[in-house]
Amino acid sequence: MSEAVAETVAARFSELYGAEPHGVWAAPGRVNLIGEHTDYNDGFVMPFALPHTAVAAVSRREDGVLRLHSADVRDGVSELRLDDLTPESDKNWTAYPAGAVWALREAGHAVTGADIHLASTVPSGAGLSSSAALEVVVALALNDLFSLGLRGWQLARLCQRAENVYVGAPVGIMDQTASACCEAGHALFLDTRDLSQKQIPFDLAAEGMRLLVVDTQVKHSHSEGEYGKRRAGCEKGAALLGVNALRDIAYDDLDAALARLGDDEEVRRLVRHVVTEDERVERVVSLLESGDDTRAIGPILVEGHTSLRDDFRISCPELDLVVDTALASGALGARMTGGGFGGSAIVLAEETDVDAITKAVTEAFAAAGFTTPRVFEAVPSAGARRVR
Ligand code: GAF
Repeated sequence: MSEAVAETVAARFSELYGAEPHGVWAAPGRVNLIGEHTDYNDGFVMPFALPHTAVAAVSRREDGVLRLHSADVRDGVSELRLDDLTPESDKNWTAYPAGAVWALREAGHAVTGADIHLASTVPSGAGLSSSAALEVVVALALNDLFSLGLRGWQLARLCQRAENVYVGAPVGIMDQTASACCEAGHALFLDTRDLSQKQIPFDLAAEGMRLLVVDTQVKHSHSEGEYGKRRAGCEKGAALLGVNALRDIAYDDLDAALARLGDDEEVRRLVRHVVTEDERVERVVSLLESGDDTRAIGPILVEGHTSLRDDFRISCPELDLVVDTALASGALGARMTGGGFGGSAIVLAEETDVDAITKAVTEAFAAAGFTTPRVFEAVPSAGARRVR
């Protein structure tokens, strides 16, 4: 994110609120390399931050008022009283920043009000965590302005609570932690059970490769039932197997666990995905840490997609078309990323194959009568930070 963007956001804040902001902060969206629908099963994930960010110019207030404005929607300034913030009362974009404020206050932090102007370059509804970026940028700004002393993972937990309780979407902890804690040039290996983290160097360009994001333009929303149904199915599986979370089923014990689930085919499929996906994350981490050929992660990404498509059943024709077309055009690996039911896929490719793959996917979408996808390169970028 450039200095010029911070200047523009600060200047718009001054126009709206009649004074310079006390500061400007940025928080990124993310793509997930591997580890899908494992984060609410206490499992492993491996996201990295995108260069696309939500940027917030913010000033503190002392009078219990929260004013919100976004460059990305037509609305004027929304003015809310902190004492009136009520979970699930707001179905607009304002629920994300207001939810972050609500969660901080609910946890006992003395936040007395704020003026906020936001502008985001994270595509919304594309499975790239635009909502987590909005929550995290506001939480970080207030953490600084009110000297709360919270660490990145603590802000992530509060932002997850904002989304679960205030917004009403039953998401896990991956997206908020990615936005708060990722580092440039690295993927974040995160254990969602205790939020222990390891930054894994991930510089594909140095090895002649690229990672593409293909936004299918099929919009999705986690508050719409299917995500919650998968989560409830996983929790049912854990209960039937007598464990706290599916993380507790060892990969080597998977067959025995599936046998114990008898003929509950739906739950068997969910359990199989989660347990094998955790194992895929561990394989990707050891490959990247070994310094051997990073290209070897390609087939693991494809395995992950197959599992999400056939066992977890959250892919869609557009995502499958990206994966199939990219692989047929020479990609090293490809999979859907994020919550599913639309959104984006990632494609791991040799640098020299990027143009041909992009062309093939775009043409395949046109031939299928789908909306033209948006393709861009994902470079592992910085997590949330103060920029001014
Ligand atoms: C969405 C959720 F917000 C995450 O918590 C995670 O479950 C992901 O879907 C699937 O891995 O992004």
